[in-house]
Amino acid sequence: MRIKVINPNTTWSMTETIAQAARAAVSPGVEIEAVSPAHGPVSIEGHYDEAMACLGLLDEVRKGEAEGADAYVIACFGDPGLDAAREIARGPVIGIAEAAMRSAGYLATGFSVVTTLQRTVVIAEHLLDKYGARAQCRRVRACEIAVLELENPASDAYRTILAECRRALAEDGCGAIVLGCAGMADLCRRLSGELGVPVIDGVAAAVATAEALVRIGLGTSKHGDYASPLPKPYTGLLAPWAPGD
Ligand code: 2AL
Repeated sequence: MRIKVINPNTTWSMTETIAQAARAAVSPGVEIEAVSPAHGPVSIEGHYDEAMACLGLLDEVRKGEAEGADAYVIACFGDPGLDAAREIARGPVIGIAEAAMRSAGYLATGFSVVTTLQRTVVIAEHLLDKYGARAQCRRVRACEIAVLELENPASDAYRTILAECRRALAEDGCGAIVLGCAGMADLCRRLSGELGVPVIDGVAAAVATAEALVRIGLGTSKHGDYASPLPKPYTGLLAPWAPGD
């Protein structure tokens, strides 16, 4: 089984962190191919970054279909391009926010999300509504750490995130923490050990979900809105990405 994990930002050091977390979460024999698109934002911290990241992300799904990938994980907490990716994929496509929010719901009656910048909080809140998880989420908290600061050992991001998680547990009435960025994947185990509650990294949750769905023979529905996109010409720069027939 081959799961293609797409980090939709173009920071390959973060893609490597994501790959390690993904490989640690799947069964022996499951192959993880972790990639970043050739073109796109170095980090995703808002609606514009998300929109601009989608083309490269979808191109990676297109290539994955040609190469026979069994499933995909979108490794960015805004789940950018998730529905579009499902239109062009046969296998399951799992977003890390959806996987983390659903997994947290199995483990505690309430969870809080600890994410990067305040401006990304609304993105997580929109996803809570989309996934029907709003009632289980006590609060979405920002640490005011820029995504690329997670890659900088001098930033002391771990301490800042740990302190925000402690505030969440003290103030929010939550029983679990969802990490709100793929770049936090390598911090999950340490945080969980220090906090003594389930800490959910969406990368691990998403690859485990993808593996389980493939193993039981399930793929993305092609009935209704996840059917293949209607064939038509695209114009200008986007002409090469026109859906074929
Ligand atoms: C993210 C993420 O997971 N990757 C990225 O570049 N931005 N999400 C976030 N809330 O900062």
